[in-house]
Amino acid sequence: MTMLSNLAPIPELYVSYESAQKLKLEAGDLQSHDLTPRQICDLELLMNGGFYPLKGFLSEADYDGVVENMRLTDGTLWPMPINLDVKEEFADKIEIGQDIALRDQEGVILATMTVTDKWVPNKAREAEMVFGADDLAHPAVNYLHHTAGKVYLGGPVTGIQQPVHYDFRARRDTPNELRAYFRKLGWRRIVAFQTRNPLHRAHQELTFRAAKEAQANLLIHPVVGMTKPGDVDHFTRVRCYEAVLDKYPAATTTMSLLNLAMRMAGPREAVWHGLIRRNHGCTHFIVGRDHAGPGKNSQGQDFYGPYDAQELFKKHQDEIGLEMVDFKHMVYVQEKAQYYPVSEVPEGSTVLDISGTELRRRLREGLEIPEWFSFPEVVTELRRTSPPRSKQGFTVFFTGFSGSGKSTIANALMVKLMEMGGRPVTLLDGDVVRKHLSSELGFSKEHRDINIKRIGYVASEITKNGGIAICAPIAPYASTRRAVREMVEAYGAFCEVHVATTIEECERRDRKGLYKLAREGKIKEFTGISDPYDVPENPELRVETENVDVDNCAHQVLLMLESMGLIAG
Ligand code: PPS
Repeated sequence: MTMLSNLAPIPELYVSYESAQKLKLEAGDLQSHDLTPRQICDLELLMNGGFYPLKGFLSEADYDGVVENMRLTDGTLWPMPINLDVKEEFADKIEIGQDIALRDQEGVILATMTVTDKWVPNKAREAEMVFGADDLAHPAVNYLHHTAGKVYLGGPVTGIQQPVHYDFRARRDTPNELRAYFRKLGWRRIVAFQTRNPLHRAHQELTFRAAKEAQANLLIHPVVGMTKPGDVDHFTRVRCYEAVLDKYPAATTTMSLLNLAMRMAGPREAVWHGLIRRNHGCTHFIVGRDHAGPGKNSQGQDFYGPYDAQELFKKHQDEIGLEMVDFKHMVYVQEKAQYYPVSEVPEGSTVLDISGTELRRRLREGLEIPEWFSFPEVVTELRRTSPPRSKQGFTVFFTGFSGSGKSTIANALMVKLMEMGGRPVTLLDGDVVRKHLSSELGFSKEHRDINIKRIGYVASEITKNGGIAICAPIAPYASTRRAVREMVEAYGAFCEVHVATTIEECERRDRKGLYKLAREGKIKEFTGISDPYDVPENPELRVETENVDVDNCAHQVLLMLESMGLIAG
């Protein structure tokens, strides 16, 4: 591979506008593959030169080389498999040599690919070699086994158009756009900072210090494609980055968004990030402790050593074509009211630091985040998206037999929460849902599951938007309740309340006369009589209703919500 100067344009895979128009028309006859969100990220960087020297999705031989020893068959360093994974049914329709159309999720054609290779990869080997272990606790290994298709297709790509982005358009640059920008400003030495987290004062200090040390200008180059599950969303992060950008001396620093799908592959990922930044015209790259770390493995240990990434990068630095700049862990020294690298702290001084976990706790509980730690504009942005728990949405999910008292307690709870005010409250009572959302459904296992998942979806949307959802279906199956919990917990708290009235008591009460009909066989599949009910094993709360009045039951729920930090005490 020829090494390109950081000022020269880098080869792209796009064809001219006229050829693209022609290809679009012709592609109507081709088999189409609908790209996954991750493949769209990969394709964008393939087409715009971010993944130079790759010319398409890896062939089988290149894939083997990359997996085994981080090299393409021609010997070029490339640490990450970039594959077009597809379902078997699609692969079965494709012959070697055939052109296929690659489309985004709206059906817009972005590229064509000539399929030169088709194979079933050994995913366990890929996991071991690339990510260090075949362990599902690693997000990319989990993706490999549970999301990626079974068959890989390889072959050169012809670029037709960039994926469409509607957000932060002015902040997105191709490698050639960044190279042109650096040329225009006369920037010869550029140090890139990779990030998937909001920046605070320590980051601003360390990046600026790195740029000074390298006598370079600084590129803040955050990933906005796919990062680690659970990260702060990129919309919030970009607003935070924009606030921090103003804190650097004028004309020293710029920011550009990178539509990369990270794999969290630690050392290999650091090398990959370096190659991508070289392609974007940078000359230096900051690599930190535990760069692109995936967190703990299923044994509770780190996947990689803290400095593995720096070591691997150093080893291949010449080939990558970028100089590594050590990330210095910066801490605040109280007496000096200044940040210092941890190794240069004056003896006997008081060091202040706030970990990521502690920051999340403070945000969750609405506690102070000091000015020495972050910029007020950043804290305001983070508080807007992560309000304290007492201002977030949540779901209370009652479950129990018909006639157990779920609806009555749920109604009392709703009224009490409305009396408190602050958040909108919606009651998704069993009867109401069956009338408005599930009127076509019966009581088979399949139909009950559909019914409960609909309730879960609505509750998760309410929770996401800051409201309170109170659900009161029978929900007899533990696995379905678990699925609903997962849906809701993606956005806020889930409080399961088992209304533990016994079946004997429900039958004795028989408010609607349904138990009598069920006993007579006039209602089939009746929960507790002729259909199962999985008693919740670990609900947040279990309420007994015999000899306890409704007001008291609802109050118990309120106390539980208070102890979960969801309502102010
Ligand atoms: S489920 O299992 O969660 O989908 O049930 P749900 O939507 O809560 O509906 C339960 C109400 O439907 C009436 N009903 C039955 N319940 C259980 N089994 C059978 N076969 C059945 N047929 C009708 C019953 O009135 C339930 O109301 P509640 O409010 O629970 O008493």
